[in-house]
Amino acid sequence: MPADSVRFTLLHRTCKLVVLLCLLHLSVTVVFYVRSLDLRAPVVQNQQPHINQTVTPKHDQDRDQDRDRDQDRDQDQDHDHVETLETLKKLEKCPETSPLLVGPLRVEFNMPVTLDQIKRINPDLGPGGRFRPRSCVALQKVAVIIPFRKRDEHLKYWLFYLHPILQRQQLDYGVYVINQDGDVVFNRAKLLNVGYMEALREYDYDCFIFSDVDLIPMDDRNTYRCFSQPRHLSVSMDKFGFRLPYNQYFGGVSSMSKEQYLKINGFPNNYWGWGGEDDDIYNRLASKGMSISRPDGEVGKCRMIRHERDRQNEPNPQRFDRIAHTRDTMYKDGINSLSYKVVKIEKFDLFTKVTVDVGKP
Ligand code: UDH
Ligand code: NGS
Repeated sequence: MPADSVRFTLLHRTCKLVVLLCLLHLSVTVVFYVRSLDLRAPVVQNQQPHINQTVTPKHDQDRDQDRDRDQDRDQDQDHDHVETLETLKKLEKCPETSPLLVGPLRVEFNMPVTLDQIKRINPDLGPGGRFRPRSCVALQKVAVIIPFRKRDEHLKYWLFYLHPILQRQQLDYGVYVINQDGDVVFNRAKLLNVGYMEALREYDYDCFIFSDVDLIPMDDRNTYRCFSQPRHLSVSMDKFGFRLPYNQYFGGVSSMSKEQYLKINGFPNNYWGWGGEDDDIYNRLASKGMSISRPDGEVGKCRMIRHERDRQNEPNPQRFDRIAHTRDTMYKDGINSLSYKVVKIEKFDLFTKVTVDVGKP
């Protein structure tokens, strides 16, 4: 074969190879582009605002704007870690009063609710019932502690009503259900102490809400956060005709900062059975010169889920004697003398359940 012809064939083959490589490069680019579109679609879908059926929409516009901001941020979430940190740094603090609040709420307990349904209407919750606002940095890190045993029906209503409220309040929060193991007599205050300890093992909370499982606020302006004085939140309950039963009443739902809680050595551990432990906590606060902060009677309205007295939570006959001596006992009995055994910690979608052996009287 002549030399020219050989050179021509070589050149022809090289050109063909170059064209093939170009085609290969193009198709790889197209495949990656199409796959990136596929991945984005469901993420955007999941961020559609959900409709909260329990709330009368009053400030829809504000809420929509906030969600739009959230969606914009979410679409950028496939950026790398450094960029996420930068975005976080740029976020402003949430306002003192959340623009998402709607005010009075209808609260009733005659419809069935399921955990799946609650999960669906709260798509932004993290494992263990954790949440923090995406559009701003929450002002407080709040652990919500619920003393618990065999009240699953009440807990469902609590989760159903409270999760949307706490999110509208723009809190960085987690829900801890402290479940007393076994069948010995119930000890509410000790469970609350356990909740304080166990929540702090997980996250640097600076505020603690102590809430009975059967109490639901009727107004989302009753913010579940801490104040410069310990706060009593369940100030006007339906069962008391929407009034305080007595001025020193501190039962139901209350909040304390870490500092306030430590100042009184936490709560008593030796109130077994019903009654008095909340009065003991009040005495502790008063003895340290603290006063009780409260929302007004309208904002502080709440409903209690009616129930019979639980087994193994009979009125404690020693309670009157104990509350007469709080000032002598509070430094020996409290967070500094707390002992318990964690039996199990379960991370559910809507809450963290800590099952604990608190011993017996
Ligand atoms: N709790 C449980 N399980 C129990 C006992 C108490 O989960 O077996 C928790 C629960 O969070 C409850 C809180 O402790 O909301 C306070 O207990 P409680 O509801 O027994 O106290 P309350 O003062 O009721 O609300 C007292 C009994 C009322 C009987 C009324 C009969 N008509
Ligand atoms: C007081 C109890 C409190 C209790 C409050 C309301 O008498 O622990 O009633 O009770 N104090 C004593 O017994 C010393 S309630 O009507 O909610 O059952 O919280």
